Amino acid sequence: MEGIKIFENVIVRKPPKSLKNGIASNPEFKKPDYEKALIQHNDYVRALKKCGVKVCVLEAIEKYPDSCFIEDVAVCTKKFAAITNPGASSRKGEEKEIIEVIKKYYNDIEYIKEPGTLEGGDVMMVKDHFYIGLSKRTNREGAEQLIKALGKYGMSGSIVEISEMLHLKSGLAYLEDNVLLVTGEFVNNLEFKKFNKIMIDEEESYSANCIRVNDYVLVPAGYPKTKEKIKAAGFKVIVVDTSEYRKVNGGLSCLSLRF
Ligand code: CIR
Repeated sequence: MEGIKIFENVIVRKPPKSLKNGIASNPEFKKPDYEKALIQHNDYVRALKKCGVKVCVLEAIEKYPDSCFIEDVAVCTKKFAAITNPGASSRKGEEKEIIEVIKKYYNDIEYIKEPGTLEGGDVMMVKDHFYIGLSKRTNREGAEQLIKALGKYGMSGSIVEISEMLHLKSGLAYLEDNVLLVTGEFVNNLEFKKFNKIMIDEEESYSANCIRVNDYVLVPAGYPKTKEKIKAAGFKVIVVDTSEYRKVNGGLSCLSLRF
């Protein structure tokens, strides 16, 4: 598995001090610690660099507490990028902050428009096909706009209904080579029947949000069973602590755009 090039570029955005005001759903979690979040972000960037990608680090935006979860504001494919339209009201406008950056990498840019909403966390790329989750953030209109755009560039998309998870990739991660990490409501979903599935235990469900970047799989710290399963499947693993991001429902995939 040496020297595989899946992605060349990664864009991240530093966490703002306002991260503590990010959208959170688990009342058991404390507020994220900004200093710790910053250290974890630096570690994340270091891990990405080890994977052999160029990393563009954008400055924090204080007025958007969730803006470090940059995956949600764009979908970056091999042929074009789509600027999304976040469904969460406090995140509306975040997408405008990425447009000029994306223009440096892409000539072809599409835009998800009202009444369509879509967040990148709901989009999972498997080669030229994109699974799009219908969540509280992504609606059918938004998903259909993206499917139409994909079609224009010779790619395809399909819709996956979500009932519990925040985003599609809260419970799924495609590790390439037909291997899919799966947890919770997606375990028995027939849409994913053709994949070699690695089942993530319910008590480690957060760790279904891993990312494959070239020769490595980044796995969140504190999930030993998931780590062992991924290693046993033949992948090289880098562990990255995302504890502060987890407190506001964020994970490894949300923190970057990879293309
Ligand atoms: C939110 O609720 O929008 C943020 N607190 C977390 C976003 C996580 N993004 C992702 O899974 N792609």
